[in-house]
Amino acid sequence: MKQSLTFLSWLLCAVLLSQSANHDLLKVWYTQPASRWVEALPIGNGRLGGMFFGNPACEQLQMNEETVWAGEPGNNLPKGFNQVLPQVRELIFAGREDEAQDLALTRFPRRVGGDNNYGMPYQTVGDLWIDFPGHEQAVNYYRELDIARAIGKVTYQVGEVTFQREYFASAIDQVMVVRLTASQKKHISCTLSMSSPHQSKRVVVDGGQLMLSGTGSDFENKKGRVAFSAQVLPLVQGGDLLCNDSTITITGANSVTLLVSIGTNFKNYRDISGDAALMAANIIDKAKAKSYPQLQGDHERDYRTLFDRVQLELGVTDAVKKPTDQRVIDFAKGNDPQMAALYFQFGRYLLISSSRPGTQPANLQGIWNDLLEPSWDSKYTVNINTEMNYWPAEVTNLSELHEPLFAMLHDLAQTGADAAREMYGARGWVMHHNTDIWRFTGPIDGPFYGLWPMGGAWLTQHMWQHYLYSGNVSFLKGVYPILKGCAQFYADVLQREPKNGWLVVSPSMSPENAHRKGVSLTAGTTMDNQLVFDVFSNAIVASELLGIDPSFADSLRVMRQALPPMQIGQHGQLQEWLSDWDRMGDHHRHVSHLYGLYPGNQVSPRMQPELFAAARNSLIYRGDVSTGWSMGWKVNLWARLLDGNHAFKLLCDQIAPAPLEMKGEKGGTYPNLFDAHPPFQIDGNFGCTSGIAEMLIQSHDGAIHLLPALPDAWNTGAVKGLRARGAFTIDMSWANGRVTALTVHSGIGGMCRLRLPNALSGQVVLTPAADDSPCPNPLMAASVIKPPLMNDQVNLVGVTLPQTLLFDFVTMPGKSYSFK
Ligand code: FUC
Repeated sequence: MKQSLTFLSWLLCAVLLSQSANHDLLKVWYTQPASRWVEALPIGNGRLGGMFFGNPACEQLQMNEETVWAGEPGNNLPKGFNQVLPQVRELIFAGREDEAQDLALTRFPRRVGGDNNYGMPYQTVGDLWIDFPGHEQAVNYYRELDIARAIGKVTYQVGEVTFQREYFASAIDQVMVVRLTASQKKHISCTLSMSSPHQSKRVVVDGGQLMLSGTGSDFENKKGRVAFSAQVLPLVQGGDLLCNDSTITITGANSVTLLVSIGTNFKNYRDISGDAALMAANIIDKAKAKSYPQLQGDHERDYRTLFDRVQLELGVTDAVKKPTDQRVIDFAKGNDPQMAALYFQFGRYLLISSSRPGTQPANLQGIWNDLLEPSWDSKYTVNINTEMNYWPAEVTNLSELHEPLFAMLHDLAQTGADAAREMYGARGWVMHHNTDIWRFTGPIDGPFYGLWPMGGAWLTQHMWQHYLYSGNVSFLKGVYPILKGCAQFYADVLQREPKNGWLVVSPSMSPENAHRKGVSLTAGTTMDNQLVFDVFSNAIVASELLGIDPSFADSLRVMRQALPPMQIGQHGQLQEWLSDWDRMGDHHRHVSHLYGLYPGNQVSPRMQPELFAAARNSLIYRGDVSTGWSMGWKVNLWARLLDGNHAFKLLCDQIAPAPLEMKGEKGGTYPNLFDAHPPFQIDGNFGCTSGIAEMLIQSHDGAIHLLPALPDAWNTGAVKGLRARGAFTIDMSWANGRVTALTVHSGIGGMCRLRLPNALSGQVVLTPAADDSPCPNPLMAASVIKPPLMNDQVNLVGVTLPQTLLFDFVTMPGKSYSFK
């Protein structure tokens, strides 16, 4: 009986994974063209982004190049902030936070004015238009984005002829490609044109190419100096090509391949001495030497080396027969588990398409933006949003896509050294809650939002996590100066608060939340304490591992002891602030004090059960429905709270039609699967992708925990290729909530500790371990922090944890271990 069950579960696993290899399940598809931008479908190669609408009579490809931003090099440090800083701190410690905030406001106002700036907007390049006369009467229309291949497609019929378009953005050849074919020869007739909302735009036809050039906008105190050149080369088979001043008309062709190349003069955040037109032309020259099948084949192979690393199968129902927009409408009604797998993989698609080694990191809209002044300038908001973009990078096996974020941190450690020195008189480096392509590090939007000197503290966690997932000591060595500089800043600025003598960051805030009407400014918020704890701990462990800076590490150890403990407040909640100011009815979108639960690892159900219960209370009173990214965060948080059904509930709130209003605090999903803040903000996509992974595997709390938060809706499934800290890769299948087959691939060897719902046996012996035995692998150990401070009035109701078993085994580098 047992044997046949095992065989059945293997069979199930094989069937499930072969189903997920079935590409049709990884298509986003529609039966109508896009009628607005959030229905168009994204292609991208990390640097270039395109949104295709698929209109039969008039195709629109909205184009982005990641370095087209307004402005020019330069930082935005407010003048004279250091003069008011001592008084701001005094006022805060005297409980006069409103006056402190007003005083800081005199140095940088809510709205930018004078000779400063609050960061530059990321900008669209413009649009490529392809007019097809006579195609207004198209029938049998179909539009898709195949995220398993990163290729878009549109087909329709006009009369007897079937027309097809294909679209992709190649990272190998650095071009976007549009391919037009028809079922009968000599039937492709169209006119190409380009447009752009940039004032400086110029469209010409030269040498058989359509060219759009322009310059990024002037903005605030900066002159627009990013020059761009978008060039379109039509390669026509059969038919005629007629070049006019600013359009190209093709008649009677058998097929047309359009190579779209965009260059800019941007070299790095301080250097814009490149030649935009030459760059675009060189790229086209190389790409045109390849045939269409070569371009497409090379693109697909390259893309799949990343995408194919993870397969996820959560079950397939008839719902997959519906177009994607309908599935978004129906998801919360249930019975479409594959939609969650599609949404998960779509997040991976977006990361692969918007963040490649050598490119800029994904911004608030990844790489896709059709405006000159998008919401929040589509900058890098680093009090949650940029971090969330990279949450899926390690766990979903796209580790190298983290690189652009690390490269940005190398820049920020330089521009942030000026901010540390000029604003705070400190060593090291600091940034506040935003940056842009010019790597500004000063505060923006007035002190209520902007006086949060913790952006670097959070972003550097990504470097540390990259180390934990890879065990790559030479990477750690390379980034150590950045981790050290970040720790040095806090070592210099921490202040002793008067009540308990704890060391705290002041001034600061719990991002964007008011502790009393109109006032966010304060000192020693829970998130700040958690972040400084991690910054110090990372620098300490790195110095030990690398054998450098022992006395600096000692000084950090002493200061770490003096950081405030987490506190449990009057409502049984994890306190958001140093004082017990939390309000039960506070549904603020930021849940900053829960950083220690996720993405941090300072709230373990086993080591700090009181904190765990308190964090849960905090999340309950914060509520579920909020902006897209807030719901994405909460999926991860409920997964960390080991409550799969609640995490799934948040997914249902998020995979639901986005409101029509383009601004607001109720998120959802647009027809093209983009996350709605609203408006479109890509972080919510990435947050849900990491959240789904976090429901299936966790590795922050002293073990690789398999199926830690499996919802009832995904009772049976299979996943291949998720990553765990300690450089492990996990393939597993499960049925009825129990792991039925497991393979652990070990990258660097070392002890592996598994926590799972049921026992397994296999080629090596799993040794049972006790729940309280120390974690045998330092890369997956939880932080051991000071015990929480309890409010005497609080009667905490404990949380019952699901039954799990704990096993250890030894692994060798490069070896795989299977169990069932
Ligand atoms: C933070 C959030 C907002 C928005 C913005 C880009 O300021 O509070 O909701 O996501 O970033």
